Amino acid sequence: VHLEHALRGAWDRGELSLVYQPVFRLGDGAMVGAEALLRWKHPEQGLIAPSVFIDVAEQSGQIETLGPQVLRAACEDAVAWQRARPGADPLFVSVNVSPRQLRNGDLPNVVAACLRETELPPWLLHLELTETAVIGDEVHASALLSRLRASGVKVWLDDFGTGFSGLSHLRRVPVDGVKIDRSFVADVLRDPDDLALTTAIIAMAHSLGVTVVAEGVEKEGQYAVLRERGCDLAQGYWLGHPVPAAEFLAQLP
Ligand code: G
Ligand code: G
Ligand code: MN
Ligand code: NA
Repeated sequence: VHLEHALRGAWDRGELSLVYQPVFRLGDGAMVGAEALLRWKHPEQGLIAPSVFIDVAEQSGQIETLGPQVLRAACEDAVAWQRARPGADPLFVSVNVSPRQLRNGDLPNVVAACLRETELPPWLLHLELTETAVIGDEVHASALLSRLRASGVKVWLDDFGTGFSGLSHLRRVPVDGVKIDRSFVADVLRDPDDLALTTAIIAMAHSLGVTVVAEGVEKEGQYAVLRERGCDLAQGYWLGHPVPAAEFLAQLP
């Protein structure tokens, strides 16, 4: 109840902000986009982990206002990136969407309004949904994702591989890409099973025309093996840490 109260209005008080982690193409090493990650600096308690406060926002329903605020800010930032590098290949922005935002059927309208008002090209907006958000409600989720994709927005499945039903979902849920969970990436050099699973995910995703991102790349060797196995994109501390929006803009290549 305490955190729930403190979170109310935190965005408007400037306590919440977005950091961006760059995403790279494995083929040529080019930066192609960034994931937006929310941070909360509580005036007394300091930084509170997103795994804690996103949950609070979900349970309390505050995500219904916070989600659109995050989306709007991320789209505005992405428009600024394109303006800062005229002539360069555009960068996508990837925004995490929580299960409750997905269940609320308003998401396509929120997204459409955001794109209209910021003038961000739809294909530069990627929405990251967790497997668990679509499990159990595949009919509703599929219809919603189809609507979103019809508007040009890209849909990604986050934390992919952690749910046992992961692979079979790809047949029923229309997505543009999957993000291999960092628990697999962490062990690709040590554990032959994780390497086999990662390789299988890449092959199967590609056979369905789905792009693959590896998360949590912390070592050059992981990058090399993922590249060799044909993974498309990667992010992780070895490639770049999440940084505040202003810093990300200032450091753009
Ligand atoms: O840096 P990291 O600790 O930011 O993120 C932890 C978790 O919080 C991740 O699973 C991430 O998906 C989630 N998260 C971070 N930012 C957001 C956000 O803006 N919205 C939602 N729904 N989840 C987020
Ligand atoms: O679940 P989601 O993929 O949205 O969460 C992203 C989370 O992963 C964020 O908390 C982010 O800070 C974290 N992260 C990003 N790169 C790395 C990495 O290389 N190693 C680890 N351990 N975490 C990472
Ligand atoms: Mn994510
Ligand atoms: Na993840």
